[in-house]
Amino acid sequence: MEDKNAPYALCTDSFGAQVWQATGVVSPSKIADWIQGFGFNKQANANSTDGVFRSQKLGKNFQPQGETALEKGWHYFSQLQAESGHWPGDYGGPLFLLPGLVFASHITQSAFADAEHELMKCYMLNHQNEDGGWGLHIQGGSTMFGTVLQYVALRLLGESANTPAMTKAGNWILQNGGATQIPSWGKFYLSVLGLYDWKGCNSLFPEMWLLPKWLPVHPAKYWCHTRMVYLPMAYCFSYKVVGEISPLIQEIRKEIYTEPFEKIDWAEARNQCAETDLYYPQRSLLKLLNKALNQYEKSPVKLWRKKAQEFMLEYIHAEDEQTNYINIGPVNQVINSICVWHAYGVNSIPFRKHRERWAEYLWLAEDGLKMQGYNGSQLWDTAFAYLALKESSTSSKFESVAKSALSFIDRTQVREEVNDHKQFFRHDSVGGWPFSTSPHGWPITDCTAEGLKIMLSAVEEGNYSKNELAERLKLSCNLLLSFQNTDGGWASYELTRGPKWLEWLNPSEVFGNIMIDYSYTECSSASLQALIKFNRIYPEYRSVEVKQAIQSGINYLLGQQKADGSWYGSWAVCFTYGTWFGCEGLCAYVQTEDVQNKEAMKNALIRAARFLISKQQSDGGWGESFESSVQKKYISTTRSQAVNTAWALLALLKINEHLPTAELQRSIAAGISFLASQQLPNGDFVQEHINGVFNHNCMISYTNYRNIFPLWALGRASLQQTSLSSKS
Ligand code: LAN
Repeated sequence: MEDKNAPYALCTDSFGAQVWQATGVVSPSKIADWIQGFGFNKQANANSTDGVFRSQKLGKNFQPQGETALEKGWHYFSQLQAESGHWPGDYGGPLFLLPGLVFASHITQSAFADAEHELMKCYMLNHQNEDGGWGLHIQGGSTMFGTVLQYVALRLLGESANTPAMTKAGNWILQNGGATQIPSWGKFYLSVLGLYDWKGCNSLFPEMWLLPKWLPVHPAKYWCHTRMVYLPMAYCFSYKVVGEISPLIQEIRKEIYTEPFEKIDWAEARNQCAETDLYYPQRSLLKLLNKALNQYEKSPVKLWRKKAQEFMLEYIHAEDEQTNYINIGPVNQVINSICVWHAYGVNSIPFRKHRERWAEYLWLAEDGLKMQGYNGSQLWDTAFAYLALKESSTSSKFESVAKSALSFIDRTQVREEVNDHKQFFRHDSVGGWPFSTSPHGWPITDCTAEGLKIMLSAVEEGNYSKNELAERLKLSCNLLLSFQNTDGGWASYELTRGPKWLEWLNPSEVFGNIMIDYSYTECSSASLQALIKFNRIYPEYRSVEVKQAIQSGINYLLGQQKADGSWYGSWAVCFTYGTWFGCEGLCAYVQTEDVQNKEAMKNALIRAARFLISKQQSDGGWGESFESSVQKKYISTTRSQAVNTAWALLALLKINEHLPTAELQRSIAAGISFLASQQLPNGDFVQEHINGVFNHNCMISYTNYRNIFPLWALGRASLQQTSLSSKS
């Protein structure tokens, strides 16, 4: 690490694990001054620039190099690559994650170092909105969920209730009806802390795990993230787990409610949820079910309860072991930790293994120490960076960068089937690629697809022989085929297992589309692109099935296109992202020999181009607000955004390869010059708005996107010899 005086430094290993380690050069009392020296200012931009990591990695003597915007950009970005070959980066954004971890550490009396507590406080205080509250994510308007969670976490970390910031926060809570108005996940956390009564939570019905598996409501049918979050929640609910009711907890009880704690009508509070938070209100079916289950909860059948508890603990343990205690995501990492502490104690090996993984979810940036949405986005960022570098006229100058990235991608494939995966409702894994690291191991359709595409190109380029990889890549092909839904599309981690009406049971209030794993444009496009490539290189393997899968995948994609020519993107903001995937999928297919519906394809691409051109702004770029994802309609930002511009350009450049027109080329040229204008003198790009999303309503930061996608668009343009107006 170049900066020897930094109090924290990022350490990575060959799997891609990322841990910020203390170097001990600054005392905890000075640590806040140090981080404030980075000058984060939420009013200017709620998105930090990953300034701590980047400044450390580049070092003080970094000198930009390169003739063109493309070269300069790659020279800069290549310096950020870790020794393992992956690109580390800030994956923060949601504001309900760090409080969860603070709560787990408080309940289990497993404190972080003082300096870390200070840095966490900085983060939370930095993201307070002007009105005193906090959003669901860093750019969101204030919500009860965000505000109560930060308020309580800050109090537990020693912040007094009387500072101006805390007084303002307390007022926000009381003026909006008090903490009984917090949505259901908040009610859960507060109950475990002893700041709310379990009687004020709707039943999490632990016995649902004992239901016959063929029932559509069996949790095995749910989206895996929902399944894995409601599992430990139901465990805690079944035991009514509560941490120590300390004097501090008793004080906080007095601060967050509009009436004395003892007087609260808990049955009434169950279904309260602040207007500011409500994205998916409880449907009638859920209300009905809640009534029945709350009734049952008054005297649950003892034997069933015991059996359910045994099964839940066994399942939690299986998920812990299968993921090497990383867990599928940040929420079940926290709640599983609490369960394991409850079941086995603070000194048990399982609890200690959890505790060790907490650090991998933390990230330090100039806004403070945050909890990330995953244990990182290692594979995902690296796959895109690799593809972007390969598709540029400058790739030969960065061969060692590409080689190192390729070796990371190669190493990250899942090589062995997960133990007991069928017993615990998991789809096959072997042959797949995860989003972060191989020890995490949950494979995802589109991560698998990107991994497979890259390994296939590596075969084409002679980095590996066809035989050498045949077995592994055939496994990926098998996996992708097994992931295809009957609607022709691909979901995220598993097949769509349950009916659409299960969504009526979504109890979260703040997230949309969480109950089942739906087919997605992005996942489908990526999967079929990978199968097309696979079929070209290994035409002898399962050719009939592969071709059928491609054809039905294409029909799914065509069906997802909206009347205006766009595709909605579910995992990044928003229509520019979705439309890029739509176009990329169709164009990959157009190149094959089997195109059946040429006219339909051509029309779809023309409509997509027309849509994108209609959204181009006068500055030459494209800009979409995160409200596009929330409201499901295109909402522009006043100034264009480099990342949205890059997605639009990638789509238009692809279309231009097949259906070139003067209008397209004019639009592309304007977009490219906008992109080049967004580059900083050192080769980096400006940090703009938040660009990732999940479940429509919660945003998440993909900090490396600001480099990867602009460089990819510039690279694609460089190969098409569109004149680059950006000579520096
Ligand atoms: C992710 C991150 C990656 C993302 C892509 C691979 C980009 C996408 O194409 C498919 C869906 C996926 C895997 C995805 C799903 C939802 C996740 C796991 C996340 C956005 C990261 C965090 C989020 C998770 C659900 C956060 C915890 C919140 C809950 C509602 C459980």
